[in-house]
Amino acid sequence: EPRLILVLGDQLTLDRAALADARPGMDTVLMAEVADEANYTKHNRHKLAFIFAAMRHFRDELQARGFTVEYLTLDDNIDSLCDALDQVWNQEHFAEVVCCEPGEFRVQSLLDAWSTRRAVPLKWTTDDRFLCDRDTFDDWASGRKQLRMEYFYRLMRRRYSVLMEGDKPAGGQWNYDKENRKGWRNKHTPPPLCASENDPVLDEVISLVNRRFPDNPGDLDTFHWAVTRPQALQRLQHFASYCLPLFGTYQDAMAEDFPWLYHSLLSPYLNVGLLDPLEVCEAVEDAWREGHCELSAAEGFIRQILGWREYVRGIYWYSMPEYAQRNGLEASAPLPAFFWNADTDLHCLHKALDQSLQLGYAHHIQRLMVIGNFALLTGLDVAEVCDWYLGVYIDAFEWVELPNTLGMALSGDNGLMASKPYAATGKYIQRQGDHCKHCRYKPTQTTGDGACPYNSLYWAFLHRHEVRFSNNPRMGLAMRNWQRKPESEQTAILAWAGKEQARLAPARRAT
Ligand code: FAD
Ligand code: DLZ
Repeated sequence: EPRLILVLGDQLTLDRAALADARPGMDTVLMAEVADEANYTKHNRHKLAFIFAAMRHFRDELQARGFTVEYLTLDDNIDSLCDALDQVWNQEHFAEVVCCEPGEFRVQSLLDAWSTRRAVPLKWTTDDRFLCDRDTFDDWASGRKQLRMEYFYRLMRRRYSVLMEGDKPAGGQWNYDKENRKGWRNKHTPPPLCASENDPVLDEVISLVNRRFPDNPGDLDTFHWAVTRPQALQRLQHFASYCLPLFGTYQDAMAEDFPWLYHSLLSPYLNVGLLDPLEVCEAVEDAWREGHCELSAAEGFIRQILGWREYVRGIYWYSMPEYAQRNGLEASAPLPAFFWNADTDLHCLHKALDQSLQLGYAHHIQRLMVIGNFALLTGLDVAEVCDWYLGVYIDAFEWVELPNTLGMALSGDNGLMASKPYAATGKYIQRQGDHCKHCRYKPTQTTGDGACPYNSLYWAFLHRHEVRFSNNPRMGLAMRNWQRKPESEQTAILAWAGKEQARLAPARRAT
């Protein structure tokens, strides 16, 4: 009997998951651009254009393979995925709806509720585009006192034989971070972006998105993302050829003139299924084996995909829905307006926010140590910050955004994601990048006019959470540095930090 296969906007992989045993000529595929998905957060226009253009190309690919595809565009004005299902379910006699398990808890809940309400059988298929399925992660995690990415990562290296020599890690070490992560000193010029092709499908989508989302962030004149699998494969080759050799070296660098540096820009393709995580790791391992890059670069990159990416997805499903409610540090200051217009004179923050809004992209250190660090130190409301991250980045889907933001950047999950908060002063930002040269604030100064706000806010953060962090061995040194300061200095720092907090991120007014 024919089945109705629902393919969501981030499930664009042929022959996998719900499409693995799909039968052209027999089953119908449903894909729908719907208002609720386009509006559940204020998505960047890059993200909307990327997803809709990739969905439309995927539809064409399925049709070319002989599938019947019911495709609803945004201008068909369908509100929700459930409404789309309602519209198509009764068109023909289908045995069941089949869908690959979604990335987000929200979507799983609403589709389950639809299936119960309509008494329609809904079959979830495992999302085999991830390298660790949900049950396997749960088995690994449950019963452990503490979860650490490093052990999970080693397991994955062994399981998939990536960068292994027999049972030993290639080169004898699991981790080459010590050789990575230099600051930016303008010694190199990163390669240009991979060229894009003319694409009428994309042009039409860009007009649609500009017309329908005039108030969303994102300048689509700068759109340069791939929207098909062949294009995404080209981007992978471009990365491996031109960026990989210096990827590790500058993994944690920040350069004010180079928003992309040597990063791969592959997260959007991985997250919607245009690239497969194992093929990406294997391409990078091959590049190393062919002598094209150092082991430290290949390992530093593979760790992000085989390790972090799978790990955060595991954490998300292991801990949802309760995870999204956590706010371990009781952060509650409202998101400052400049998060939406980048209008701040902290130069590094301005640059990171501006490129996030305009390009839909910032690299990891900007997300974590500039924007996230600011939000952590000023105690911005966790839910508001998470919602901002979910909207603003082209690669943002809750399964990956939430553990990274709530857990890693905001330390809001009581240490599940990170064993210590990623809090840092302006000196860290100075060491890693070149922004401080053009900033009115000095990273060497903590109080008084011209002092970098990250400095006093950092000490105030430690002071605020002194009790909570005093037993954390990884915070011992920082705490002792604070406690060793003379009381008069502490008082001056806290007074200055109070002023900076009130100026940059004032507390919510009591109602
Ligand atoms: P590269 O630096 O080239 O890294 C290679 C790949 O590794 C990425 O494409 C990505 O797939 C993976 N990766 C690297 N770090 C992580 C990580 N911490 N978690 C999961 N995967 C990782 N990544 C997203 O894909 N979507 C998000 O919504 C997202 N939100 C984030 C929010 C915060 C606060 C932080 C600190 C990080 C977030 N990340 C997110 C992780 C990371 O910043 C991005 O994956 C990366 O910047 C994407 O750019 P790239 O492809 O050039 O990455
Ligand atoms: C993110 C997104 C957007 C903006 N629009 C759609 C859409 O119109 N139709 C669709 O099927 N999927 C969309 N998506 C992706 C879904 O929100 C995605 O499946 C969830 O984020 C779960 O990962």
